[in-house]
Amino acid sequence: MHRSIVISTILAFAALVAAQNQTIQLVVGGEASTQGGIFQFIPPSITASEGSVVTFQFAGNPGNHSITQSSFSSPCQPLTGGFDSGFVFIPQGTETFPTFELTITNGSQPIWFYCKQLSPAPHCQAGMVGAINAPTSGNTFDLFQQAATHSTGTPGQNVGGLVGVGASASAPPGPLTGSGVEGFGNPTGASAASVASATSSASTTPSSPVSSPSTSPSTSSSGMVEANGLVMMLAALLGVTLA
Ligand SMILES: [Cu+2]
Repeated sequence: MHRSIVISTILAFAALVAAQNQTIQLVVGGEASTQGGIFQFIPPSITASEGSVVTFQFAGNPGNHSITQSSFSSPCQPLTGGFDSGFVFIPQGTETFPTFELTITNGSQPIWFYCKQLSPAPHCQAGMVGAINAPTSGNTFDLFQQAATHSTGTPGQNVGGLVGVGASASAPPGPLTGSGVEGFGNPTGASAASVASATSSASTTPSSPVSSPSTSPSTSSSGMVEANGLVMMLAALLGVTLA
């Protein structure tokens, strides 16, 4: 009985560690045959714990979209200090899709974003918006999307940075290697660094880690190494207990 309690405790703890370092996949742009059409993030609203990585895959084919941070009150305008993938053009027939990876640096606040593409019509007003950790009451994703579709004026085109508010990327979208695949207005390491310093000086949340462009781009793998180390330690503990 004692042994089974130890084992179940270890399994529960290992599951918790794995959940906190989860990788969540999200598709940018639908296809003509996709339910809901071209102008969408799939799924549009997700939850992601602090430290987890959200991988945006530019799989809308053909497509030309961005992931640009905004706010609940202004769904189609860039948030000051917000993250931005810039545009990625995916020609029809592309088979390997670039990705943009956001690490959640603050899991306690909602993260809102939109696509700033204007062609053939503004994607934001067509409903191409998304949310991470949106509240289930009050400022919900549904209200955010409704506000986007009813918003007037041209969606904001300012180029943001890799480092955003509550979520940060360590690299622009990539790899841009497919035939005809191109990036436009993608943030660079240099602009990300300037945005990072501007964000940290203006930010009221000093706990948000700001990733340096010189650090490893693979936050997810370091998280996995950490998780594996913990599981190995627990396995060692189990071994001692069983002995
Ligand atoms: Cu779009």
